[in-house]
Amino acid sequence: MKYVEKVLKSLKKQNPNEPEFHQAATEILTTLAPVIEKHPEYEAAGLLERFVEPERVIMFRVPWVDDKGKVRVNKGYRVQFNSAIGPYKGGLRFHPSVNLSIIKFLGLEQILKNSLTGLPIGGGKGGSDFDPKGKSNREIMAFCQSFMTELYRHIGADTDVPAGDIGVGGREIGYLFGQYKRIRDEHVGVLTGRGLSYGGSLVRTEATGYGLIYITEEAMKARGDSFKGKTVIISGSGNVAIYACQKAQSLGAKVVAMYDSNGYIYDPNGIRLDVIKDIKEVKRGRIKEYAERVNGSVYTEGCRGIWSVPCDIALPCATQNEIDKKSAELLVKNGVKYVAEGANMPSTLDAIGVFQSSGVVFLPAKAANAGGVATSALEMAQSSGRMFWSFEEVDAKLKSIMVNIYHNIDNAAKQYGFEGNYVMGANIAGFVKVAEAMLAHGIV
Ligand code: NDP
Ligand code: 2IT
Repeated sequence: MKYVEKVLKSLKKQNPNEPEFHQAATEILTTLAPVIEKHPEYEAAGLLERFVEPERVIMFRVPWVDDKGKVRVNKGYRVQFNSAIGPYKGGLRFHPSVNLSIIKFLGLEQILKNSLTGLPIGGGKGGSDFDPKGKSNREIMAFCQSFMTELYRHIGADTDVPAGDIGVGGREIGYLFGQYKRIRDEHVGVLTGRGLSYGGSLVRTEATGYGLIYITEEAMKARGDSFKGKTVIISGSGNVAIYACQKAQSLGAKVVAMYDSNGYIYDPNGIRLDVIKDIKEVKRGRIKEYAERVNGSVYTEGCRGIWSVPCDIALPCATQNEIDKKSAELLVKNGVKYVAEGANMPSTLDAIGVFQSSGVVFLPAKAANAGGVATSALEMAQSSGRMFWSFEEVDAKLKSIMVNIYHNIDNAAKQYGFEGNYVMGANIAGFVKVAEAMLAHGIV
């Protein structure tokens, strides 16, 4: 389609050297063609050109002092991408690979993901190339305080509400919140994923992993299938992976493999999550230790080897582009039936093609991992209302949001004649609401 092609071409020209951003934009825009055709008013209003251009990009210096007294400098980012349906909302990623391209791809994805939750949240993302690995608590605190000393002026409970992502969990959110409160003298819901003692919500820690399993369960139910007795592999061993594992096991699945960036473990008896939690959440150690502690399990150096483990269900929960065409072909050859993305953009465009042409049920990230940000929005609601809901209450809301997302993307795919294509379904269902809001606001 001409309009889509024109916008994509100019995006690549105007934003050179941003391969992840190009990849996410290509996936989204090419699947929106049928909607754009139906709505000529979108082109007349320059809607796509505006949709792919962030409302604001903030880049800043983050100086801090390490334990040896040495001055260190990192790059800080916040991309406030789209506020048409609500305040900017999205996580902060601390990882040495972070650059503008990665933050922009995550921000663009976040707009549609947040729209799919049905809750009033816009899209944003931020982070730093700071590497939390091997740093002392004092170093983490020094970095977080410096990061917030710039970020505070750009965010607010009704403006932009960051949260966690890779390398940013409860500890980091605590230090960031402490510094925000100290500078602004405001105890408000400016960050989500807060601790339960200072305004956090029950279930937020578990939400992304649980949500991933809830939506996959719904897709299975629609096919007369269930998690019971299924073999599952999960990449990563961080926040999303751990709680996806917990919920899948509680539904009777056998999770046989997980990884960290160094290598993967295979446990034919089923992963012992208590051991993983101890290694990862308590000791912040390496997954290699699992094989030393659990009889019958094997550790293999190199994380990508995980995709050679035969399974019924694959849940990529670590990072972008962790499944390429070859890994996808291997998964299909070994009989995978469902792939649901806990991480953001873990499958390359080629890998998605392989899954879709092989009849694998493929649930894309913006639908499958929306449970985290949805529960963040529930945390915001509790903050504004000065309320605290029970675990059961939040969990029930999360489940119903995920079930709704499944049916919305399924219906959108059917409505446009692409039954079972959830990449199209998710992009279309997410985009329509944002487009309507943008049209209503005039040229802004
Ligand atoms: P964590 O930092 O808790 O865990 C990340 C996991 O992925 C770790 O096991 C880490 O291994 C591994 N990992 C990270 N980068 C790489 C890499 N380049 N190569 C190989 N392995 C890597 O992060 P989360 O669990 O929070 O996030 C995981 C994914 O889920 C991300 O894509 C994130 O964007 C997405 N997501 C997170 C949400 C949330 O609520 N937290 C919500 C929605 C999506 P190691 O420890 O060795 O680095
Ligand atoms: O990618 C994501 O959706 C997140 N990292 C969670 C964002 C949030 O605001 O809870």
